[in-house]
Amino acid sequence: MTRKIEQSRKLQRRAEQMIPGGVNSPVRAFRAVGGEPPFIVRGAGSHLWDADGNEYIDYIGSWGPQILGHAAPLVVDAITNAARNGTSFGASTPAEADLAEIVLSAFPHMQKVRFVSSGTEATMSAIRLARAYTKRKYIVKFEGCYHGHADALLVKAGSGVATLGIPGSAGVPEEFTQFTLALPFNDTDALEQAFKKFRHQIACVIVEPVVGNMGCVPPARGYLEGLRAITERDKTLLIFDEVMTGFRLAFGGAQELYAIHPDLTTMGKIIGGGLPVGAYGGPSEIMDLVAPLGPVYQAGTLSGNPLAMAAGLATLRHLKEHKKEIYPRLDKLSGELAAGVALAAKEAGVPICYNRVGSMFTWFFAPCPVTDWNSAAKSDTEAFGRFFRAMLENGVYLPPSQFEAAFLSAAHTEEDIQQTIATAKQAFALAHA
Ligand code: KE4
Repeated sequence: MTRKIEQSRKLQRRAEQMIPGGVNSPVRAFRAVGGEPPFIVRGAGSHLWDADGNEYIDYIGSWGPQILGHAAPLVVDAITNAARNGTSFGASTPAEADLAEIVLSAFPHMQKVRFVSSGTEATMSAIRLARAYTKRKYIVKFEGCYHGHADALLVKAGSGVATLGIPGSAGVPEEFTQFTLALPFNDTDALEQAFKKFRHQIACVIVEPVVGNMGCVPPARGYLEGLRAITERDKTLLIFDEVMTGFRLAFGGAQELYAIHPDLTTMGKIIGGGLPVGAYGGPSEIMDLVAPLGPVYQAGTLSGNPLAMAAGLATLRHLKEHKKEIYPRLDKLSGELAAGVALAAKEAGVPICYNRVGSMFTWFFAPCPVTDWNSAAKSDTEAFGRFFRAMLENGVYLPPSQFEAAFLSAAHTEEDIQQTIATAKQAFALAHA
């Protein structure tokens, strides 16, 4: 099938005149996979339609938020009803406490939460808060983990252990990353060495408890427990960045799944039901340092926006009420899909391996297993690009990068799964043609 792309191509050309690369977030430009990005005009359930009328089974789900599927009626109605009363007041509204209440119900250790407008704002604020609470400067992140684009977090992978971060983006002075340590994920020894070298100096460790941003990479057995023990021993705050995993892996996110209690949690994506929301939360003892109660400043014009609160509330209420059906079904269907595509690859003699936790997963065109950035980086991104383009051409929309997680929604059907596996069989056969 040769997909028509004239309209999308025209829209891309127009957008490029006014927006860098024609996109408002780099990954959407398809630089990592090649080909021309379709311009989406409609989503419904597990499907998307582009400007040329092509239909796709969608496994991006807006990079995680659309766990109920696109244009879920209960979410659309909630937003519409809220909008009829006004879109933003810059004043408190009842919906903010409504959403706070259900978020706190998912994370028992959390006593207070503050809403912001993106995951980046959430992680940036949580780190500022951790530094204020501990009166320490150093922070630890892990290679291959992404926590948004705040300066201190845009560091290149450190070469070896406990090397101070070097800026990973133009425009970030090295002074802004000199207190950021970038360590290998799933490596407890590296962490121990860093804490030995910077004893009592590390404010926080921020981690994706299940990594999505190098592709899906789960924590090794005992790794999160080690993280918790080492940070506790040195009185360093442990921040679980659950922007992606929160309400995705379980209603209580990765911390419910792995039974680990971080000190602070950052959230985003699903809690906004597809509208811009981020959040950070933890015990009152820490959160009460945030203005106006305490000296840690953080603010936002659209924080707690009524429409975003309504969309998040509708989504989380539905997830909470139906969690006993939704999460097991997401797990089952995702397992079928991930294994089915991997089998298709094997039968075509294409070497891939995959990681999956619940409904987030990645097929790696790399030697198995993929357990950290070093092993993920061994992926054949050209081969992934060919696979991606063949799938897109035949109506399956995967995340346009080898180093991203794919997502299933509650709207995906058994038919979607079988169709996707059949399309993968064709794609692998093509790759070997
Ligand atoms: P935002 O600022 O994009 O809302 O959230 C940043 C962020 C923080 N923490 C984690 C674990 C995240 O995955 C993200 C953002 N995720 C990417 C996808 N890997 C967003 C997609 C994009 O950048 O376009």
